[in-house]
Amino acid sequence: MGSNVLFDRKDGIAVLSFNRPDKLNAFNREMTLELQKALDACATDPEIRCICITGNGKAFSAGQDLMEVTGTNAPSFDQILADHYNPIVTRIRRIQKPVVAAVNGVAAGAAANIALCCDIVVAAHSASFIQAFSKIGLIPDSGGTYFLPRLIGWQRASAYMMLGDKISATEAERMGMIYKVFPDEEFSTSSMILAASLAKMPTMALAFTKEALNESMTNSLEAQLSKENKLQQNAAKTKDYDEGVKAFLDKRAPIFKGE
Ligand code: LHQ
Repeated sequence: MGSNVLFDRKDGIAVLSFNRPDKLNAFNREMTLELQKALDACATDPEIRCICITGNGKAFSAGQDLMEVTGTNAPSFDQILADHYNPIVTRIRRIQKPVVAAVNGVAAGAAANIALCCDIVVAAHSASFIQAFSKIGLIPDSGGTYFLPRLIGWQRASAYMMLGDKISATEAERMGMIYKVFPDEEFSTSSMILAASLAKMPTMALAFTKEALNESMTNSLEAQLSKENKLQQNAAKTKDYDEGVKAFLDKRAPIFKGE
């Protein structure tokens, strides 16, 4: 795929690893475009049933590479948002498979918010999240102002975004900002166990769940109930639903194929 984002696939799981470890995996243009391409490849590959995004080395990612924005030929801020980050966030929300952010170390700025838009966020005990933007005179982007208040409430989101305080993984878990913290020494194995179990789930049902959750952010109750009705009918037409019910009645474990 490219050297800035490693693409490893095995047993229905695609692991996308940010790979600029000597730069704390800070995002430059190439890395964001490679991530978009990798997500597109995952979207169209029926063998891939779970995507796991993580960082190579000690950081998840330090966010935007500030050397890039200060260098000659720097991309414009409009380019950075419209071409680099926003398409990543929209891809992660629209892709019809579960996306796990496995936050192995610090996630700052745009990287923190890209992690937070994933379906399930897990973190190593020593990892942390920083809405670093205000520290350099910017505003939170990459969907942060959309997702963070919905995850932890408007007040705490406002404070973290204005103060730019470091949020420990355990505090993030306590606030419901992320799903779970794993001990550092078990992080890699536990993240892969999670991804493996998602890759064996009824993928279409998970995709419909994701679609319903996306809309629940803004829908009225009536609109949401009607969305659930439509999506449940779609779920009932899948082979995995047939298998799930059959397996339950046969008192055996289901074998879902993502169909
Ligand atoms: C870095 C970076 C970095 C370059 C560490 N870039 N070198 C959207 C709109 C348009 C433009 C701007 O961006 C955005 C979106 C954004 O993401 S804005 C937010 C950008 N990110 C930040 O402001 C975070 C800056 N970094 C930090 O706060 C710290 O480095 C963190 C907390 C990530 C890690 O701290 P430490 O573990 O203590 O490492 P360190 O600070 O010592 O950094 C190690 C090296 O990495 C150091 O270089 P050096 O040559 O001294 O070893 C840093 O300068 C470099 N580095 N982040 N984003």
